[in-house]
Amino acid sequence: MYAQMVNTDANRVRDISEMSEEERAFQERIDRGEKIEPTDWMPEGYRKTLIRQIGQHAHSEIVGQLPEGNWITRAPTLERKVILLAKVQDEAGHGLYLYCAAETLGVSRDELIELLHAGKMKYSSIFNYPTLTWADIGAVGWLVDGAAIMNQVPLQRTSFGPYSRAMVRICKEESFHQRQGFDIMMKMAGGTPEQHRMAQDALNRFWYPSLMMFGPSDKESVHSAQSMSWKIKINTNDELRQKFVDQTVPQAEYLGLTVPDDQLKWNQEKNGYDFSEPDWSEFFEVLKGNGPCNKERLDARIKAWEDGAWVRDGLMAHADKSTVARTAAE
Ligand code: FAQ
Repeated sequence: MYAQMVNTDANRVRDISEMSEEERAFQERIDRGEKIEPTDWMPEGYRKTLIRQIGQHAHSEIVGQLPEGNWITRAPTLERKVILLAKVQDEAGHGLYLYCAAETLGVSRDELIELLHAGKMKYSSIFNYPTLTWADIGAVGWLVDGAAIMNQVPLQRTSFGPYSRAMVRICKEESFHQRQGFDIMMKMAGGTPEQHRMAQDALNRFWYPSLMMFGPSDKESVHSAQSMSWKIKINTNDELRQKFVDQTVPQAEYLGLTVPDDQLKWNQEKNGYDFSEPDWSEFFEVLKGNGPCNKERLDARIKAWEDGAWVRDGLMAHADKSTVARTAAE
């Protein structure tokens, strides 16, 4: 229904007996924990799945600059402004490493951006929610970067070399991002009653969208089984969501804030929290383009791309001239 590029049937996990000799040898390399490099042979499905996942991940980092960028001019102090600027710049860097990793698979950054702008490639659902107050910037760092790290730390062990190496650096920076968000939340939650109320309101609005970042429940996840057998993904969506809840609830308690879930309860037996699922119909609506900010986000990206055309054209013209001059000199 909502899957793109790789259809469900083609994505069925095949038994080793159904594989060609090349595919079997490839799967054995994955099972031994070897990294796959761009010039190695790989099944077409592996390549396509990686382009989809890395491409979506890159788009998320780039589109993800918008909700926080919205607050750079309104940060409450010079120090907060400088920190936020650095954080938003880091996200741009993450997008660039990831586009480079995708390009090693034979797709260009321009092609990926074209697909994004045509609505044919996704970015994370979370960035279709608005940042209404300064406390939201705290909640984004604490919860959104917190969820991103939960997902990305295991991806450092993903089977594709360039993706796994990009993740190592990205995770280091995300961990700083998460702490700066928590630091904002500490100030707000421990501030005046009005600031505390803003912090609680930000948690109320960002809690369920953050849980959605991990993707649909395992029974609805189209790609998990195949991606896990190729070690493109290391954990299921539900495993990571559970770990995120278990890590985040004590942090909310420390802040003196209440997680907006009546069903939230420690379960001794499973050694984790029981919690309410997000509203999955809302998630699928956001994926279809009907979230609160989908149109605004895509319009902003398309405008930035069009406004930057002269810079790209200038750089290409300079590169062409340099090549001609070098060739003439040789
Ligand atoms: N939003 O079968 P699955 C960040 C789609 S980085 C939108 O479970 P899969 C840093 C999925 O693509 C955040 N779409 O899919 C930051 C598929 O549709 P398709 C991004 C989603 O790939 C912080 C369909 O649903 N992180 O935040 C979402 O096995 C602050 C079926 O789902 C990554 O991309 C969603 N939340 O698992 C930046 C990490 N969930 O493609 C700025 C790498 C699912 O067939 C500020 N990615 N879908 O049309 C992954 O780990 C995986 O791709 C998942 C989804 C876990 C996201």
